[in-house]
Amino acid sequence: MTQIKEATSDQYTPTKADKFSFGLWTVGNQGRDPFGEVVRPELQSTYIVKKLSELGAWGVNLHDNDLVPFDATPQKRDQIVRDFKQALNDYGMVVPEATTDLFRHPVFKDGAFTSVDPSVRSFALQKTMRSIDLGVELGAPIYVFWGGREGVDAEASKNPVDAIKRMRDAINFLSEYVLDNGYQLRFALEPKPNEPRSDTYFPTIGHMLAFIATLDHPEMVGVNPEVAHEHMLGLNFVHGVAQALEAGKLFHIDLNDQKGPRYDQDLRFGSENIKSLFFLVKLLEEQGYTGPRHFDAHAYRTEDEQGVWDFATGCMRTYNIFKEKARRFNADPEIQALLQEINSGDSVHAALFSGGYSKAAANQIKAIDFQPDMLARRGYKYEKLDQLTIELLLGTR
Ligand code: GLT
Ligand code: MN
Ligand code: MN
Repeated sequence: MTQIKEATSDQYTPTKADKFSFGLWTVGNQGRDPFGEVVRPELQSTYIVKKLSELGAWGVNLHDNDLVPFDATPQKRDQIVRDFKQALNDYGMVVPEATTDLFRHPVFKDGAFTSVDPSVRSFALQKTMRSIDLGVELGAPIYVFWGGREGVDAEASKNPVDAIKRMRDAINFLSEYVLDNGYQLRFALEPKPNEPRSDTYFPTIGHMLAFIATLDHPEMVGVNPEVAHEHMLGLNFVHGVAQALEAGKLFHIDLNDQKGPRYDQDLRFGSENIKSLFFLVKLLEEQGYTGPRHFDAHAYRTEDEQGVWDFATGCMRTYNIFKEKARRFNADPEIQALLQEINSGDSVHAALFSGGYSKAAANQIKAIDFQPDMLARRGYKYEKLDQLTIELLLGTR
C-alpha cells in the first residue's frame, strides 16, 4: 500500500467552509484519451469521498453512471446508493450537484434532447428523470445539463431552429417534472462550443442566458460556466461570469484551466491563466457568490494516484491563494489610491444621468460644451495599475 501524502497545513489549506467540490469523474479520471488507454486504476466512489474529505473538500458531484452503472439492476442500484450515502455520512460530505450522462452510450451518438430520433429524445427524458430522482435522493440542490452530444457534424442533418425548440421542450418538461414532484432543485446549463461534436448548440454563456429567458420557468434555470470552455473560443471568462452573476444566473461554476483556443484540456485550476483566474476569484468573492466552487478538471495523464491527490490539493490551494491575493489587492494603499484617482472625474458630469432619463436631463446633456480634445489628453495610468497587479501576483508586494 503506497503512503498517500496529505495537504500541508497552512493558511491556504482547504476547509469545508471553502465549499470546494469535485466530480467523481474528475479525480476518478483514468487518463483515457483519443490516442491512448487508461493509465490509472479505477477508484471506488466511496474511497473518493473519503479521500476528498480528508483533503478538505466539502462536496462531491456525479453523473448517474459515475455511481450506478448504465445496466445495473434496481437491487444493485439501491445497494450502491446506500453505500455511497453511508460514505457521505461517515466523511461529512455533501452532493452539491448531480447530472445525467447523456453522451457516453452509443445511443446518444447523434445527441439526446436534440437527436433527430424521437425514441432517443424520449429515452433521454426517461434517463434524466431517473437521474434527477437519484440526485434528489442524495440531497443535490443543483442539477447540471451539459449537452455533450447536442450538436452536429453534418450541418445538413438538422434544422438548427428545430434543435433549439427541442432543447426548450426538454428543459420545460423537466422543470415541470421537478415542480410536480415538489423537488427543491434548480437547473444549471453548461455551454461548450464543440467537442465531442464538431459544433455544439448553445456554445457560450451568452447563448445560454438568452435561451433561459425563453423558458417556461426561467427562475429555475441558471448557468454552469466552465473556464476551459470559454477559453476554447478565446473569450474573457471573467466578463462572461460577471454577466451571469449580474443577472442572478450563476447557479454553479466549473473551475479548471486551459492553454488557449484548442481542445478542452480541463487542467488544474490556476495552472495556466494566472492573472485572469485571479480576477475570477476576486469577482466571485466580492460579488457574494455563495455556490459551490467546483473543480471540473483532471490530473495530467502522467500521474499515478498520488498525482491525482496532488492535483486536487493544488486546485483548492490555488483558489485560496488567489483569494488571499484579492484581499491584499484591496488592502494595498498604492493600488487603491490609484484606482480611486482613475475612477474619479467631474462630479457634475457624473451626476448628469444618474437619475435616468428625463427630458430635462436630455436637454441639459445636449447643451453642454464638452471639450473632447482636452478630455482625450488624459492618460489613464493603466500601465502602472497593471504592473502593480503583476507585482502583487508575483509576490513582490
Ligand atoms: C464532462 C464535461 C464537463 C461537464 C461534465 C458534466 S461531464 O466531463 O467535459 O465539462 O461539466 O456533465
Ligand atoms: Mn464542465
Ligand atoms: Mn471541460
